[in-house]
Amino acid sequence: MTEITAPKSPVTVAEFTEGIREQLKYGQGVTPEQATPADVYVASSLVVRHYLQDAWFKTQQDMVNGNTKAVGYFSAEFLIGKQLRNALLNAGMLDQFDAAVEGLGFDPQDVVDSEYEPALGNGGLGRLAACYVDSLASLGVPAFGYGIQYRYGIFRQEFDDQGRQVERPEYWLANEEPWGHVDYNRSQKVSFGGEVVEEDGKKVWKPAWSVRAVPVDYMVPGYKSGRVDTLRLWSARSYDEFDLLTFNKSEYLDAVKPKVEAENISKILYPEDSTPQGKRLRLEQQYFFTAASIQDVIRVFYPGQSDPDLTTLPDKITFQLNDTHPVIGIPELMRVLIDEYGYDWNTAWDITTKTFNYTCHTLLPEALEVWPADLIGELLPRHLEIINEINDHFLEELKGKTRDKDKIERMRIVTNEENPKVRMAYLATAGGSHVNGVAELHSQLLKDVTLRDFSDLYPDKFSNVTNGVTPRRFIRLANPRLSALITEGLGTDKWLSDLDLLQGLEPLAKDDEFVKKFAAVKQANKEDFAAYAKREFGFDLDPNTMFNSMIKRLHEYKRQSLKILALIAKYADIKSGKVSVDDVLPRTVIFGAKSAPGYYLAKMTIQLINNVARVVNNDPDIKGKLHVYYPWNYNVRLAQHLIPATELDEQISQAGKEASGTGNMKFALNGALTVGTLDGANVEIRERVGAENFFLFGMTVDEVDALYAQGYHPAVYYERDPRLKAAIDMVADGTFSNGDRNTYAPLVADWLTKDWFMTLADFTAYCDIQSDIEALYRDPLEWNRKALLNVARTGYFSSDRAIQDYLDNIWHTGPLA
Ligand code: GL4
Repeated sequence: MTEITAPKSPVTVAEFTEGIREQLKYGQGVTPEQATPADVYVASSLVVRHYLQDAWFKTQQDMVNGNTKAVGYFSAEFLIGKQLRNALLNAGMLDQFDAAVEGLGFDPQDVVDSEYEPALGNGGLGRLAACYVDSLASLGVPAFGYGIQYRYGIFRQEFDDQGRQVERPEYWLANEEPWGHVDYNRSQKVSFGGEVVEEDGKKVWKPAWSVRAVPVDYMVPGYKSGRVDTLRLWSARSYDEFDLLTFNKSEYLDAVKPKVEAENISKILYPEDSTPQGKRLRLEQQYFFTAASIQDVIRVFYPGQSDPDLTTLPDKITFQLNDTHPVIGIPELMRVLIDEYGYDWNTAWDITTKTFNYTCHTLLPEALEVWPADLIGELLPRHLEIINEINDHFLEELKGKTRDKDKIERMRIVTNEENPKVRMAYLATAGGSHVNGVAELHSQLLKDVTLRDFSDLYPDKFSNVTNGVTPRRFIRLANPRLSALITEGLGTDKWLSDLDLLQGLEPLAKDDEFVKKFAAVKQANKEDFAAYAKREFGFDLDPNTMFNSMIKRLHEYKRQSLKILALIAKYADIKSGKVSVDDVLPRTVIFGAKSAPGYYLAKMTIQLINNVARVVNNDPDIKGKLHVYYPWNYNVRLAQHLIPATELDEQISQAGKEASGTGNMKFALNGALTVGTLDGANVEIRERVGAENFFLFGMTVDEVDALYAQGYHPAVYYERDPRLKAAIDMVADGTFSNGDRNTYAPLVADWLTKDWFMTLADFTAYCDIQSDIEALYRDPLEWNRKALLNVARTGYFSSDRAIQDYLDNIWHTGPLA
């Protein structure tokens, strides 16, 4: 693509227009008359990129030349969402873009809509990583996000005519993708397999095969910081385009096999959130991106040095491991230091432990990755040796700390059994300086339960950093009306980089006129969403009903089934005449959720929700009082449309299961009230907004534990609450399956006999709180006053604050001078 000269700062509408024209002409090869919105999208994106180029160079130069320690954020997922508007906002060019594009005869919305969403993550964990790189750049901290450029992101979800989830491949790179800069000249070699031999008393790894890791760089422009960080996503390529020998035998397919296999590594994002499968390809992915990133860091920070002093590495950069996925980076750095640079074990261990830190994002035991040692040995024989040695050293160290032999056994990184396993969370805890959870309750439970032995012996390693979300994307871009009102209320737009300023809205909650303006914003957003839902999904939402959303991955612990059972109970009450339809508060319930493709009960729940929607929405007895919609393929874009329009948000996981949640923060910041359990960050949200501005229900962590201990029998609850009985009976009797009693039988059986996440036990409390919700909703002024207080009091949940906590307590670094 022909390069053009970057427009000079500050860019004017004329310069932006000229930039687009040039790019259309030399890049796209079309005239403005021939151009489609997609052409203008590509051209505009390149104009922004060109404009940011100098700041990007300067940030990198200052990082390498200066003495501010950088941050390397290692994450298997970066759910970045669409780039153009975000880049425009952060670069201060939104208005110029709108004017330039309109001047060329295009609708800016059409142009922005042409962007294909990079869906390189499953859910909260991946989106958090994207918010964090945004905040790092906005705070002016030199940083790299390191991950994988998957060719297929999270699958595209469709529903079949029975309402079942169907997964379609998400080939987001099918069209021109102007943001990722492919940098072939800075690729790295990553090797696998083979064996370890001794040569001159030294261990030498002789790998069997290698792939080429090609960096694809995404600029991460800071909001008004003048800094541009880098998101470097690795793409796997083959070294052997063709194996000529095989090819000569004219076995064409065999000849291209190595290429296909190598490229498989970065081909697809595993679609499991919280329940990873221990698959060989997944371990290959994890090693692929961490190994490439570590080599890249050495290249960047010790340019051209054949004998770098790597004892200075922890002063140059700190590595944050986003969950266990990149933990193989710890033995990899050890290997590089010892085998490639000749350091002794202790020096290497000192460098490694000073460089790495680990964030745990879960409480579900099945989400803590454990790899069979055999598999690691097959794929990374040298690493297995190093892991075993780390384990041995660690056990020795523990003997000096405790006499409790059982405890030492429990803490083994490599288990002591016939087929040993490597516990990646333990490796990360032993191999880094800090371990943190993602909300206060979660961090406490990590210390008390999940990593208890470690926190007993290494109490200083443990801390909390409550998650946060970027106000740029999730307030300013998603909700321009609310943003304008906040700016009007505060008399400044500085809140976009200092979200604590939202506290200044507090007095305005007493001002009825302001509260009415706030209500009008919500109403307009609801109307926008209704129009969007009509356009995209063909739904007919009534913006004069309460908009009640539940958007997150479909998982039993999150308890979408609690929501749908309560809704069915309401429906049953109307049908049986217990409740007069005229007394029902009109409500539109909106679900958005993908299920892991192999997750049987979750997929059945999706089918149930779709069929409840079909029955309820079409039942004339309901007189339009209850509506259920399930827009398919929930993604960042849908979130940006739905969150600003939502009035009631559901955060109803079983207490002690949701590590933090980040949707809860986005909703509160956009003026939704939350109905929720005392779980994850809900606890802190409620503390901040005030108990009177949050609908709390359900068991606490202690109550949940007590009930498990005592023996949990869900059928008891079914017999006890007639509303619950009616709802479950309705699912069982075929009301939502055209009379077929088999369709949901496994789900019903699970509810009545297992119900691991205690949906039934919390059902009564959940239904009871609905009358408080509905009573308040019937008083719009009071509802909106509370919603406004939610906005005013949740500035703490900015990812800028979260990153500041990491900087102060874990990374010990800050902005470039
Ligand atoms: C998650 C947690 O489930 C979620 O509560 C948390 O907000 C998020 C970011 O910290 O991390 N862990 C996994 S695994 N997926 C998530 O979304």
